[in-house]
Amino acid sequence: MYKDLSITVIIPCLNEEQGVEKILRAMPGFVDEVVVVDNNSTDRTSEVAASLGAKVVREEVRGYGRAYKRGFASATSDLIITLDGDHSYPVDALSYLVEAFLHLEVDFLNASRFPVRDSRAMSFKNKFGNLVLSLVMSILFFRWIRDSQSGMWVFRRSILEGMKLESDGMAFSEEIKIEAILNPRVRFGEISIMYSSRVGETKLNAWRDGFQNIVFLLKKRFLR
Ligand SMILES: Nc1nc2c(ncn2[C@@H]2O[C@H](COP(=O)(O)OP(=O)(O)O)[C@@H](O)[C@H]2O)c(=O)[nH]1
Ligand SMILES: [Mg+2]
Repeated sequence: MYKDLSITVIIPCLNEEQGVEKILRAMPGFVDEVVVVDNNSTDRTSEVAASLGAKVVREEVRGYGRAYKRGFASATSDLIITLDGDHSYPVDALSYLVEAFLHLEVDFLNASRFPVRDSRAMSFKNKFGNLVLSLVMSILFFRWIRDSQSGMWVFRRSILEGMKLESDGMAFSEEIKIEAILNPRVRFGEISIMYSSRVGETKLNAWRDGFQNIVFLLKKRFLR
């Protein structure tokens, strides 16, 4: 509980045995529930997560969006906080994020990785790709967004009811933000966090995922 709000942290994992261990060991005590979604990993992600007290749910079909939809279905708290299983997002900033969420009086808070302060955390190619994706989204949806691809969000679980979340892949990250922005009853905010290098192998396929995310944005804007 944090100031009368119960909190679920959701972590999607595809072979993140190292990252998830570091995250779970650093999880603050006010978090009520940690859901690790094991996306058909072939390493010890599930065993490690369960041994450190997380609720492990399995999603057999691979995909970042699939994993999140499975995780949302098993969350029970007032607030949901998300982060990758790779220890690149700051687990020590959860209280800062919830404070900002309350202070800004929002329903969905996006944690922007920009400006990136640790030069090893993101390649130039990924910075450029992220910038293009965020600019395209900002223009298409008339709302400035600094980091459309951030995987760290804080939101009220109740807003999920009004959301149409269709993407099963990496485009899920922009889709949930678009759904938040488009809903007049959902107040949207964004603040910066520290982003650092991941542990373990990246699961991102930069060109393929970047291209699919652009196509997704155009479809979401013009074909809905
Ligand atoms: N790309 C991808 N990530 C997945 C999948 N299932 C779960 N994940 C997790 O989603 C997070 C995002 O992937 P990551 O490689 O960190 O991408 P990046 O943060 O954009 O570089 C990681 O915690 C992955 O383990 C999947 O099918 N594809
Ligand atoms: Mg990551």
